[in-house]
Amino acid sequence: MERTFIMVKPDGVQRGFIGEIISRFERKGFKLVSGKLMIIARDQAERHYAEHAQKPFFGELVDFITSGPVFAMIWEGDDVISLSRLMIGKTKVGEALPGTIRGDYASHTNFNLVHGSDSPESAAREIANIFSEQEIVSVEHAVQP
Ligand code: IDP
Repeated sequence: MERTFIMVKPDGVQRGFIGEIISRFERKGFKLVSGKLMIIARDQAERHYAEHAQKPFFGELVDFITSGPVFAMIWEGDDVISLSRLMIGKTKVGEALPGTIRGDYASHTNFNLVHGSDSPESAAREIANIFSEQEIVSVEHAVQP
């Protein structure tokens, strides 16, 4: 059983995609174990995107992700990390296939609606950067999908 960090980015929140994105993950059969609307602090954003610190677009990326509310979530399930990356679609909009969240709704790479962790190490780091242990609500559901 894995956990992953999924975040509806400011463009996704402003365009009204929180519900659609949650719905896709629910219908896939994953379990929501935490979620909150928040404005990410600059130091959290810099830690979140630390792997891009040397890239020319780093400043722009941090500015954007801190520019407005995001909806941060933790989802749980078998292979949730790789399966959620498939559901989200490729980073570059020109490569994101129809049927994926980005393929269906994003038309600019900088505004690609949603983030999903790309490995177990990233997921653990990204979750710890945004959530405390007390915020994670993981109980057995009486009804399984
Ligand atoms: P991912 O979000 O699919 O994991 P990453 O390579 O980790 O993709 O890039 C993080 C985010 O940085 C992307 O989602 C996108 O919003 C932004 N980004 C990626 N490449 C560029 C670029 O060339 N210019 C501006 N922003 C970019």
